[in-house]
Amino acid sequence: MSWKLASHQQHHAVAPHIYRLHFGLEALRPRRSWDVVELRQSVDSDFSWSGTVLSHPSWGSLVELVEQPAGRQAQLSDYHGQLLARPGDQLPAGPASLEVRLRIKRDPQACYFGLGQRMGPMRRDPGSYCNWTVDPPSSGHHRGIASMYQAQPYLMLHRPGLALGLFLNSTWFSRFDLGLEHEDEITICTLGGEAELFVLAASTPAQLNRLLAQLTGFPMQVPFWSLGFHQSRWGYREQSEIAELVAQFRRRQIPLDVVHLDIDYMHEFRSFSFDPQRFPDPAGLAEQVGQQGVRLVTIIDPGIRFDLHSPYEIARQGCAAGHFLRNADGSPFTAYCWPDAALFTDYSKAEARQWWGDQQRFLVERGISGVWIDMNEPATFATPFSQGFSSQLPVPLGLASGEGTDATVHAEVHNLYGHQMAEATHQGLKRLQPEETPWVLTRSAFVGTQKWAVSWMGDNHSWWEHLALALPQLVSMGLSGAPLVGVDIGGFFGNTHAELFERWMEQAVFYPFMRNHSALGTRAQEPWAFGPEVEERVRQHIQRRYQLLPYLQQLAEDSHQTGAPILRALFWEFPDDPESALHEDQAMFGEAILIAPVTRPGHTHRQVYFPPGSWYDFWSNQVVEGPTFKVWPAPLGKMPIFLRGGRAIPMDSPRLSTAHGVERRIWWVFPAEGPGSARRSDQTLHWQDEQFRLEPSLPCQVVMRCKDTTLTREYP
Ligand code: NBV
Repeated sequence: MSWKLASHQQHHAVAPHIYRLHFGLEALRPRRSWDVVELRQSVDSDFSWSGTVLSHPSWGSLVELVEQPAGRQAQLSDYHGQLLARPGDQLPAGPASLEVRLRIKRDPQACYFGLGQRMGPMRRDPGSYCNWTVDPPSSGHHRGIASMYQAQPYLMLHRPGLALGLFLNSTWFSRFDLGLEHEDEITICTLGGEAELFVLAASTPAQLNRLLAQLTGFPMQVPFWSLGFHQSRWGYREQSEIAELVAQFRRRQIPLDVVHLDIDYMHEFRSFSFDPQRFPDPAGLAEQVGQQGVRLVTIIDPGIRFDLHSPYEIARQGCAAGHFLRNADGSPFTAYCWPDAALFTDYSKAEARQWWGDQQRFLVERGISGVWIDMNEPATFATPFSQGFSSQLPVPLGLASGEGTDATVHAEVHNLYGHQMAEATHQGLKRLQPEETPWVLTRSAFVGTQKWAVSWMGDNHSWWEHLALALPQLVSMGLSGAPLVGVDIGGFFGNTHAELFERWMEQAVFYPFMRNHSALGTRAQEPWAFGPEVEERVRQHIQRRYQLLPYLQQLAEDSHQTGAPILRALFWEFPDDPESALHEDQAMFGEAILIAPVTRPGHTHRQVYFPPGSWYDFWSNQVVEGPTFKVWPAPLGKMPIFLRGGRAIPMDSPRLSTAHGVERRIWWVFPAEGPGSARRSDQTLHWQDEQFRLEPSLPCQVVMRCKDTTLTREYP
């Protein structure tokens, strides 16, 4: 059965370059309190909507419907049933099973990007993409996985002169088909009985990222220390092991800012507890490593041990206050996670979020600097963990969630579970330490999570393929509005080896979030685990990260102000250069640094595409004029890095932690033409038409790289 949809005459602009199209089956439901859209007022604009075509005088036709949107009753079997639901489960009645389908003409001249966290190429067309948060099977992330930990129903189209965003504001299961069902069409389907599509129109990807941030939130500000190097491992079982780990970093003079404590620190897997034998004095540990410039971050899982009869109060308190997810009959819902049977906070309730936020006090009082939230898709096991690992078992779609006008079934808020957990955690930290910038790391996310947390791409493998995938994955996150991202360096599952680890480290210097992390039972992958030669080169890579911190800090701040990605697809910087849209094995780190990582074993050279402009080889004084291709030397330890002519990069002298002072600021200046001249007045460095802020208290060195020579000037 299918039927026509009423448009409710709800189409209107919410900003001069953002237009809202809305198609619904029934009377509009009230907006949910968790709505991620921040612009709702109708404003004047130059858009025009003909009933099937949305156009704008600057770009012509932007969205053209192939037919009037249709609705139908959906069956679970149409929706990758195994992903979505446990055996025997059904889509709940009501909006949960009403599908709305939009068919839009595909622009054959354009390339399609975005759609958040995916396996596979940065360019998304042709392809089919589900938006449903899952913990993919540990057999390995591969191209066939329909969706990942995060759901970002946001598609981007690009051709020179136009950057168009389509944000489907639906938290329900949704799917984008780009040219597979119908070659010339994009089909967008969502459950929930209505489709709200925001169309964002801009001339460049940079303008588009700003529009997306205005609509769904600007990326959060991050504390400076979080831009340093993070060391983690599932399996650091003792407090003494952590102290020794930090001491090793210091003995070996390897920069380090953060150590992550994985689930091993907990007492019988109780969230907000430390094992009294193995971690007897967490505050003392935080203090001890803090003196060496190192902070601690702890993992927290949403599954709260179903433990009503011990001194552990959290389960009792949460049950009494009704903060947990409930079965349809009102009883608390339990599922298996680390502590076997567990309860799950219902983050779609404001009071539950407040309560969860308050629980962070336990960590803050013990000197923990940041919170890493995991398993928040939410991921639950089929059998008790105490009997060993088992497969995932999805949460029932009909669980009761929310209250008042937000009362709904789990199917509506499933995709928001990690997002709202991140919000609650972030807000809790903010309330407890108003003078600090909160730092939260999340595995699951939705559009808008960039306001609350940094994210990583989950359990990758120590495979060359996953090293190669990291770049398209991370730049796609940036295009989708989430610039604060990283992947586990070295690979999480499986055993890494020296060459792979080193190549990974080289690349990760440029990740917005840089963490070495690996799974229980895999071989050691601390920077010194592969012998002195590798250790020496890895030390230099991490030192390079620390030298680049002032530049990275500027990028993170720009991201917070404008929504710009930190790690950028080439075409983001060079939108008028069609060739740039084709290269996903290179990226721009901000506007001034081009990276061309090596992601294959044994390779000592690689082909590099140089976009328009002058490019200075980081390792020599060679200059290349783009656009051009060249085969470039890329021996281990010297991944191709190029600095863009006409830009200047602030760097610091090396240090072991952001907590330590720097001796001087170094500006690397790369003239587009000729050396030009630089002069310093007070706190400003003037160079050609540019001005650079200097640290008042720091002596400054300007290194000017020119075609045949390097000029160095000191400004004490
Ligand atoms: O807490 C253990 C791991 C963690 O190390 C990893 O980073 C998460 O993505 N966690 C998943 C659970 C692992 C289940 C196999």
